[in-house]
Amino acid sequence: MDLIWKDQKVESGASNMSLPFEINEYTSRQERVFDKLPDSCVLIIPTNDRKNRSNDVGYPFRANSYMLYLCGWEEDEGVFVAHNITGKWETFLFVPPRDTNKEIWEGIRTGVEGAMDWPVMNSDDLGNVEGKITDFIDKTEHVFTISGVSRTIDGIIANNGNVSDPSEILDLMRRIKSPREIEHMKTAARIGSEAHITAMRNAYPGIGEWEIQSFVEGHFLSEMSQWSFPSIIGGGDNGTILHYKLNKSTVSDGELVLVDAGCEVHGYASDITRTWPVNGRFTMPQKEIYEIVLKAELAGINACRAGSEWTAMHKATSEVIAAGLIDLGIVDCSVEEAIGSDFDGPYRNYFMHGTGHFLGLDVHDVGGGRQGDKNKGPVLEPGMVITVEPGLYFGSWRSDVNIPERYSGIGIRIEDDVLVTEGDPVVLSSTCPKEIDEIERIVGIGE
Ligand SMILES: [Mn+2]
Repeated sequence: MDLIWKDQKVESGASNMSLPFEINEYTSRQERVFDKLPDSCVLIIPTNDRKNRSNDVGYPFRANSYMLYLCGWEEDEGVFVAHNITGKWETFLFVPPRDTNKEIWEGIRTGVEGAMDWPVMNSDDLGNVEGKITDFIDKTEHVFTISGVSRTIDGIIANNGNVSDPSEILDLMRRIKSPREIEHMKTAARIGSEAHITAMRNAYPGIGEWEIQSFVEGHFLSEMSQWSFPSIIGGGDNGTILHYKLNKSTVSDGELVLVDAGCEVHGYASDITRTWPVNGRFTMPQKEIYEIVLKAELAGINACRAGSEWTAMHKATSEVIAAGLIDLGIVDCSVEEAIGSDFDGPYRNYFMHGTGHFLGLDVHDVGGGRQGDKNKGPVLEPGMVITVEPGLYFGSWRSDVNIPERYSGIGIRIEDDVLVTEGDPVVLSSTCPKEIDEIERIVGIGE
């Protein structure tokens, strides 16, 4: 593929954005997509629509991950378009034009001229997008777009019978991270780890889940980051609710708190879970469960190796969890029977989710199934980043399964972000403590 890029981009002077990757990283991503697309086609990648929160106030805007991946455009309106009508690929970024009246209220825009600093050959007024796209579609045989992202784009292509989804091509690319992407993910994991440590240090018996949340998310903000998903802060029984996010209870002396939180750096997520006693001392029953989960987590991480089947990590964690449940007398059968033929044996009463997921521009990133899913999933390759997050949950509120009194109200999950390499797995979130003695040393000691 032979693309010609302007040596000299127009200085916009207006933009306060800087791209998190070199221009040629974006353009080589674009070229790799183009290589997989047929002759005579147009590719349309819109960013997300804005959503209203109340009256004229919007939810904080977050650009579409495919837009970030191919073009790095973070502003709240824009469409990336490419076509090969002339036999060569040509790329466009349609953006809102400069507009003083709007800029007085909402801030300086990059504008059409400024958009030439982005990795595209042409920029144009967003007002022209419908006419231009219609023209490109008329001159080509295939349309590729991600539908359901932009109402405007969905409307423009609604009557076109030949629309395909490019996400299959993009998702396979996105699941292998480049060195620079890994750097951003390391930064996100570092900030995430620090946030968990800040919460641990500042905890005390009786603390509110919302206060722990404020320590975690306050740290994200102090690093110019933000959460990559709503933080889960579950004290005691609330830790047994997998996606608990009310965060409105206090955590009593003697209780654990499960903190599942991560942040974003240039759109790249971290996703870390730690579970610890708010008074700084594990009880014996808590320790018994914690040690099983930790051992399972380490076994899961160790299984994150190039060439391993997708299910290898879930198998590794499930075997440790099942054996632990049998040792504690919670499940009474062989490890094999406890796991079952399809990870559906009685151990699943207490470990009811998969072991992890891809991580990247989406916190549950694209590119394959989740561990524990029925489908076979991809074989692991260097450059993939995966979460490993086994857990055990003994909700005292559960009446459908046997909850031993000794462990009632205990919910524990431990989650790290792991890079698959040619050699040993690399834990990106390794600075976040998880050994029992490390945690007991840090909880409650203050700043
Ligand atoms: Mn996760």
